[in-house]
Amino acid sequence: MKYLLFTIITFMALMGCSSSKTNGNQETTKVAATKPTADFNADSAYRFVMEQCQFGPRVPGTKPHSSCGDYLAGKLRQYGAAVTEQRAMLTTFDGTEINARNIIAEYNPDAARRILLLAHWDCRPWADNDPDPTKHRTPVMGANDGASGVAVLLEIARQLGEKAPAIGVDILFVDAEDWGDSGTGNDNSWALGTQHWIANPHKPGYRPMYGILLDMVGASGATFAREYFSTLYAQGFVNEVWKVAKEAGYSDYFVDSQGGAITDDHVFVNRAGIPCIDIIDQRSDTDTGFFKQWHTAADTPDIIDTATLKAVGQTVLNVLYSY
Ligand code: AHN
Ligand code: ZN
Repeated sequence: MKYLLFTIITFMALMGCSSSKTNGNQETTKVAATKPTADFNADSAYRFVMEQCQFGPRVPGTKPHSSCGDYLAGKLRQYGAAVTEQRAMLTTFDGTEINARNIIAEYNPDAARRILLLAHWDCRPWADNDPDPTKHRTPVMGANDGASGVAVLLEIARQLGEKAPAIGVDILFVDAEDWGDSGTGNDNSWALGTQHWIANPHKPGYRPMYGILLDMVGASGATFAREYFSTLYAQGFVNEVWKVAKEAGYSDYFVDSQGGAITDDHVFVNRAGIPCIDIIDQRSDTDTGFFKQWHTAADTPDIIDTATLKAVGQTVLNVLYSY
C-alpha cells in the first residue's frame, strides 16, 4: 500500500516536471540572477542621520562623541558585522590631546577580494566658516559633513547583514578627520584618525582592492564631480563607479566632470598604496567649493535630502554586488 502511494506520488511529480519541460519556448525562462541586488532605503539612511545628530555635535572629547561611538559600534554589531575598535591618543595641530576612536566592521572577513568603505564620524569643533563670527568657536552639527556618509554606510551595513555580497566588505568609521587647520595648507592636520589607522591597520598587511570614501553625501543639490586625487590614484575605479551610477540613473549627481583636489581621508589611504576614491559634494557656486552650510552652524538635518542619500547609497551597493 505504502509502495503504491509512493509510486503514484512519484508519477505525479514526474508528470508535473515533464509538463513544464515540454512547455515550448517557455524553456528559455531563466532562474534568478546569481548576483544579489538590493534596494537602498534612503528613509532608513535619513533616520541614521537624525540619530547621530540627536546626540549633539560629535566632537572628540565630548559626551555626544562617546555616546555616538557606542551607538555606531552597536548598530554595526546588530547588522551582523565583526566589529573592532581602535582607540588612540592623538595630538591635533593646535596641541590638543584627543581620545580618538576608529570603528571597523568586517563582512565576509575571510574573503581575499575586499572593498573598503569609509567615512568620518567626528564633527568639527568650530563653525569657522559661519557668516556670523560669534559662531566661529561653536561646534558644527555635521548633519552633512560627517553624519551623511556614516548614515549611508550604516544602511549599507544593514543590507549586507541581510544579503552577503560575494566579496569581503570593510566599513571604517574614522575619527578626528575634521580637527584640521583651515588657514595654512597644513594638510597633515586633517584626517588624523585615518592617518593613525594607516600606520596601525586593524589587520597586518591589510590590502583591499579599492576604497570608497563618502564625505558630504546628503545635501540637496549635491554634485559629485570626479575628485582630483581619486582620478590620479584610481582612475579605472572612478570610471567604474561613475558608470554604475549612470546605469542606475544618477548622472545628475555623479556628473561627468573633473573636480578639484581635496585633502581628505582618501589621500592618506592612497599614499599607503590602496586605490581609494572620494565621493564628495563639490560646488562651483560657493566660495568654499563645498555645500553652502559647510563648517557653519546651519549644517543641520534640514539640509539633508533623501534623494541624494539614495543616489550615493544605491550606487555604492550596486558596485559591491557587481563583484
Ligand atoms: C580641506 O578643507 C583642506 N579639506 C576638506 C576635508 C574635509 C573637511 N572634509 C570634511 N570636512
Ligand atoms: Zn568638515
